[in-house]
Order: sequence, then structure tokens, then C-alpha cells
Amino acid sequence: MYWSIWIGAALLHCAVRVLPAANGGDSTSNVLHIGGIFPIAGEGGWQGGQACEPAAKIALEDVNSRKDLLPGYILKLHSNDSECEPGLGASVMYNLLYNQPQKLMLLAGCSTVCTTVAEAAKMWNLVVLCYGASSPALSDRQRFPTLFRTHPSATVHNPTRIKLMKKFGWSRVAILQQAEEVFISTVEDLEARCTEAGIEIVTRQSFMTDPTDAVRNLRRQDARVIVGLFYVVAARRVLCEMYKQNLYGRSYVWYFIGWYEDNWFEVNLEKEGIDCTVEQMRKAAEGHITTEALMWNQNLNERTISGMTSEDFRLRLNDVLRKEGYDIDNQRFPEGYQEAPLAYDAVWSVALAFNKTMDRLHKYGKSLKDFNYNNKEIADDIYSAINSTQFLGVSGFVAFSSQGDRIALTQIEQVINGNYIVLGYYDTQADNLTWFDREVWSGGKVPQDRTIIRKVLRTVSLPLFICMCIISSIGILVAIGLIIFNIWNSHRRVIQSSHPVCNTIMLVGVIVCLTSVYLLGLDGRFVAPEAYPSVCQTRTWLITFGFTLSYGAMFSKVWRVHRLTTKAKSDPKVKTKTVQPWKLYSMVTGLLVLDIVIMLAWQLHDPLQRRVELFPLEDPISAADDSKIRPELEHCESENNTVWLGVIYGYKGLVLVFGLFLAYETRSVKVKQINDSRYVGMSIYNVVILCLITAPVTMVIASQQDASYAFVGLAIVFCCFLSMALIFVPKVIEVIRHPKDKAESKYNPDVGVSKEEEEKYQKLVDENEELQRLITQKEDKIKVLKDRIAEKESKGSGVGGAVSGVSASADSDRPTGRASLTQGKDNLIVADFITDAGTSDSAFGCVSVYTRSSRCSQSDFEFSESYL
Ligand code: ABU
Repeated sequence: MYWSIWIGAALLHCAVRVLPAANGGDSTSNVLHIGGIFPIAGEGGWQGGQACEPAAKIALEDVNSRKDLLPGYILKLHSNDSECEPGLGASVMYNLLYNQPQKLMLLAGCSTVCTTVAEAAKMWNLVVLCYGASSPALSDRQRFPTLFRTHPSATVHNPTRIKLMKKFGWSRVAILQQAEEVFISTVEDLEARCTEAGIEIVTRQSFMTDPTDAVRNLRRQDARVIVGLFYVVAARRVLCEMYKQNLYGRSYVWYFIGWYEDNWFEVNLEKEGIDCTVEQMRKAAEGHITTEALMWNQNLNERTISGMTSEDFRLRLNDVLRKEGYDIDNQRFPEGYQEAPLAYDAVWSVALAFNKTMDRLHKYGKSLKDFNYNNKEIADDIYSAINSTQFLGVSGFVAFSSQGDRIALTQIEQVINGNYIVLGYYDTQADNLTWFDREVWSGGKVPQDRTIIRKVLRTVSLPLFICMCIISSIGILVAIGLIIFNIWNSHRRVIQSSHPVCNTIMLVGVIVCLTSVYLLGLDGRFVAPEAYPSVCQTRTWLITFGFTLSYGAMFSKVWRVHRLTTKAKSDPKVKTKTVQPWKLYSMVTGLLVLDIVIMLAWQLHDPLQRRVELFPLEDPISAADDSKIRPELEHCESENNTVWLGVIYGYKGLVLVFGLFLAYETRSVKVKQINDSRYVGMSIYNVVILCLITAPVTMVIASQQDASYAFVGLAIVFCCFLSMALIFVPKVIEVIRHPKDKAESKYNPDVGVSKEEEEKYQKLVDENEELQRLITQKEDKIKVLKDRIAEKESKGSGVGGAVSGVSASADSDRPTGRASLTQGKDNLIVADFITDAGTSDSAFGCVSVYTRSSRCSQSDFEFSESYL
């Protein structure tokens, strides 16, 4: 748009430059004409012409009434409405330039219009004086070489904003701006100053007309201190959106521009289609801060160049505005009321500058009336005159910097209970903040510049941890008790036949597993983050070793049983073969070695570390607490955690599944060498099932520390308790029922079993088997003989003698020695090989003979029945 205006301006320039000559000059020779562009009836931007135009007219009256000013001349203002639209503003400017009379200077308001006018005016050698343009971009002397303004640059607010941020300890700020050059250039200056002051710009959001998304983004970015830069129409939309998105109140601080009228957030809502009520707008506006350059002379009694105090000017202006229909008495001011002194002083600046120029031109026999758009010389004189103009105006002391900017104090206000209250003033040049300590914060304290995020470590609940520790401790005590029991009763057949060392290994594994339950619950509550990796590693080693010791011991038993049963099919002698204990131990040792290899590779190559899982932010319990909670959960993880877990789970899974298979295969096998194999099998089922459930479930619920801990802990505890119960309860019952087992004295472990006795026993076993074979033969013979007797009886005679003969024959085949045989196919051999007392508890080391005797104890019998 600027380009089209610019091209238009260039084309028209040639024509306009010759206009004055063509028109023959001004009709009245004592009138100095200036052009005025006032934004009045527009719908966006700044419509400050509503109050500034009357103010300028008052100034013209005053200037023209002064005899010492522009003697013999009067100043005349030719003005039109730009609506704060640059295009319309350019059109107004062309009309002013095209049409007679010759204008000596232009007055303009609204940054966008001033930018357009001032950029073009240099082509006509015209000085532009802006009474209502705050755009910092206008300070560019290259681009606007003939521009002056009584309105301070918007950059004067920035040092004030920074001063306040430092005062309240805010180091994080967001910016919301309307996409207009005036605000873009203000933001650029603000960003530079923030960087210099070490203040972080968290986000910069801009919008053309609808601020909805921009405000939403502010919320997303956790903006708390927000500088809003927009014209008043957009400000109303922003305020309504702030209300809708709840971006106001105790947690937020908004900096607005201070030149809106005091009641800006209550008016024009319906007209502008703002869908918030006045009440909602008031609510959202409460507490916001404004900064604005002082535009009214603060010394109310000080007479200014016009002879008026600023208060006198206010009364005059109010009278004029009242006549124009504004409800001034009810504080309903037109837009631009704040800037009205600037427009008044702008006219005075023009008059003073013309006065000075006239004096100067007079010396050369020239006059301002000689000015035309080609006359650079007079234009330069006007420029120099205005550049050096200084006076006390109703807006304060008027002077122009080398950039043509006005130098001014800034005022800080806050909306408290719906009214703007002055909090203080800031003199940028002197770095002097005058503060009245009147600020009010809706939360009772200065809002924070960010959401304070409190990290809260999720830890295992203490009661759960204590319960699990108590249960584990009980389990450990039980396991220790069972180890003692196992050793103490290792001479007893019931213990010996179950491989007590294997059982002790299993119990040690149980203790190790249960110990890991303590470590599983040791989290950030008890352990410092630096020590946590050690806990991670220790618990992994414990679980791995504990599992291998306990499960490995059971696995080796079922594995041996399976081997025995499969071999027995091919070689019947295996039935009586002893189980070599080293074979059981070597199985456990083998598994342990594999564990060590994997664990060492894992821990040395890619050790377990403390990894913190972050959860979404949560609200604090207390609504008054303006912070968020960031839950954290510690995990033990390696870089390639899944790979290592895959290896461990794969290997353990294979052992589990193989154990399950062996347990299933040997489910109905009774092996005298390992008397508890069926219970071991049941224990294996239980362990396998729990492991297969626990491993995947814990992976799924890993983020729920209590559930995860309870699940893993209870699985371990359950496995351990059940294994101990299945394997030891029958043994304990047996031992309790028969505390004075006869064999106990005979097979006291202290006495020991000699090699000769063992060999003797082995011979007896062989003999026993031989006898069984003979019995079978005899039985066959008896059967044959019985059949014959029956045959003979059926013939009628000599049957009794035959029977006696058969008995005698059978007795003659009975082997000598102390073994007594009981006839009957299902009866087993009573082999009282060692003792004269004839007990059936014949056991040597890990080897037992499966016997059943009328003289064995009833409980032994029952136990053998149930186990084997
Ligand atoms: N104080 C009014 C400024 C208007 C503008 O810069 O456009």
C-alpha cells in the first residue's frame, strides 16, 4: 500500500510543484496557511483528532491573538479527516497540496498516517509536525528528514517498562502486538533493551485484527508478564479475549499503552462487536499497568507560553468539547483527549518557528509568503527554526531532539477498582523513578513472571514400603529358620532324600530375592540421586542371583528327575542309581556363571543409570498456590535398556519355560532319590506363571510407582513363600510328628556312614532285587502248581499232600539271611539290612531304598505314599 501511495505521490509531485505559480499565489497576503490531517471518524487505529482538532483550533485562536507573534500575519489551518488510514491520509495530503493556498507546513496525527505523509512531504520541501504519532520508526532522520513531533516516541515507555520489571523482579516477559509499524518498531526497541537488561522475551505474538490465537499462544507459552501494544479498538478485543481465556487476575501482569481514554474498556463494545459484557471487561482490566509519556504539564499552577496553566487549557478544551456534544461532565472524553495538549503545543511550535523564520527571512528581504514547494532554502530555514524551538507548553517543556523527538517524563498508572491510579513517574534521562507505593495486586503479592514449577518426586508410598519390608523380613526369617531346620535334620531320611544342600541353595536364593524387595522400594525418598545408580545395579544383581539360586535349585531337581526317568526306560538299573549331588550343584553353578557373564557385560558396558520420567504438570493442592507441580519418577535404565532386558528376559524365559516343561513331564514321576520332586514341580509352575505375568505387567505399569512396586514385590514374596511352603511344610510336619525317629539315633550325621556300609547296602539292594526276581519266579511256579492242584482236585484225590509239597519247595528256595519276604505281587520288600530292630528307614547319604514294611512307622508310610 505504501508503494502505491509513494508512486502516486511521485507522479503527482511534478504537477503540484508548479501549482502555486499557475494559481497566482494566496488570495490574502497576510495569512500563513498550514495543512492539518486529523484522524476522527475511523474505526481502527487512533482517532485522536476528535480532541486534537479542537485543541489545535484553540491554539490557533491564541496564537493569532498574540500581537508579538507573527506580526502582521495570521495562521490558518486547513484540515481534513484521515480516519487514521494511511491511504486516506495521503489523499488528504494531496488535496491540501494540490489546492490553493500554498501550505507552509503540515500537522498530522496517527503514526500510520504520519509515516505516509512525512515520507512524501520531503518531496515538497514541507516540514511535517506530528502531534499524535508515537511510532519509533518516525525517529529515522534518513527516512523522515523533515519530520518533527510533539508526541514522544513510544520508545520512551520502554525504559519505564524495564525499570518496573526490575523493581518487581520480573525477568521473563512476553509481547503481544498489533501488526502495525508503530508497534513493530516499539517492540524492536523493547527487545534490544530487554536483552541489554538480561530480561528474557519468552514470546512475541502479533495479530492483525483478531487476537484470539495470539492470546492463546501466550497462555501456552506460560506468559505472565505481558506487554501489549495495540490501538484501542484492538485493545478491547484483546481484553475480551483475556477474559475468555482467563489470562488475567492474580497470576498475570499486563502492560498496556497509557494513551487510551480512562474508560476505554467499557465503551463501544456493542459497536465494535465485542462479545464481552462491561462487567467482564472491567474484571479483565483490573490491575493492568499503563505507561505513558506525560502529555499534560504536571505543574498545574505554572503559566505556559500562552499564559494559561495546563488546567486553564483543560477547562477551555472541556468547554469546546462540551459544545461539540461530548459528555465531559460524566468523564466521557473523546479520543485524543490525552494528546490534546500536544496538538495545542504543536500549533504553538509552528507559530514560534514561523516567527523565527520570518525574522531571519526579513533580514534578506524575504518573507514566508515566498515559500513554494521548490524553495528548499526557506524550507531549511523553517526546519532550523522548529529544530531550535523550545518553550513551556501545556504539555510541559517542548523541545525536539536531533531525531525530532519530544523528550518527556513517563507516568505509570494501574487500574485499581476500575479507575486509573497514578503509581509513579519515571524520568528516563535522570533514571529517577518516583513511586507512590499505591500498587494493588489481586493475589495480595507481586505476581510471578513464570509458573514456578515444583518438582515432586513420586516415591513409593511409605505404608506400602513398610508392609513389604515387614513381609520380606518375615520371609527372610522363615528362610533362615528353614535353613537351620534343613541342616539340623539333614540326617533324616525325609530331608536327605530331598537333597538338603539343594534346598539350602534354594532358601539362600529366596533370602536374596526377598532382600531385593527392600531395594526395589529404595527411591529418592531415601537415596540421593548420586547413590541411586548403585541401588539400581545392586537390586538387579540381587534379583538375578536370587532367581537363579532359588529357581535354579528347583530346576536342577526336576532336570535330574527327568534324566532319571528317561534313562530308566532304557536302563532299568538306573532306577536304583544314586543321584550325584555335584550334578545338581553344577547346574545351579552353570546358571550362575551365565548370570555373571551377562550381568558383567551389562554393567560394565552400559551400566544402569538414574533416568527421571517427567509427567505432565499438575495443579497444586491449594488454589492459592500459584505454581505447578511437575511429578517425576526415577527409573533404572541403561542406554540400551531394551536390548539388555531382552537378553536377560530371553535367557531367564528359556530357563523358565524349560523348567515348566520338565515339571510337566515329571508330574507323575516318583523317584526315590529326590523325594520332593512333585512339590518342586508345583513350585516351578507357580514361579513360571508369576514371572510370565509380572515381567510384562511391570513394563506396562512402570510409571505407577506404587502399583509397580506392589506388583513386583508381591510376586517375589508370593513365589518365595509358596516355594518354601511347598518344599518344606511336608518335611516340617513330618519331623514334628516324629521328633524321636528311630533312625535318627542310628543315622546321626555325626556318626556318618562308612564306605563299607555303603557297599554292604548296595549289595543288599542288589540281593533284594534278586530276591524279587526269585519271588516272581516262585509265584509263577506256585500259580502253575495251584493250577495243577485245582486240576487234580477236580479229579477228586491227593490234593493236601501236593499243597504241602509246594510249600516245602518254596521254602527250600528262600535265601538265607535276615531279610524276610512277604508274599504278594503288590507287596514290596522289607529290607531291614542295617538294623536288628527292623526299621524301614534305610538311607545312606542321598540314596534311599524304596521299601514298605509292616514295621515302618505309619507316618513314614503316609509320607512316602504322598510323595512318591
Ligand atoms: N498517543 C497516540 C499515538 C497514536 C499513534 O501513534 O498512532
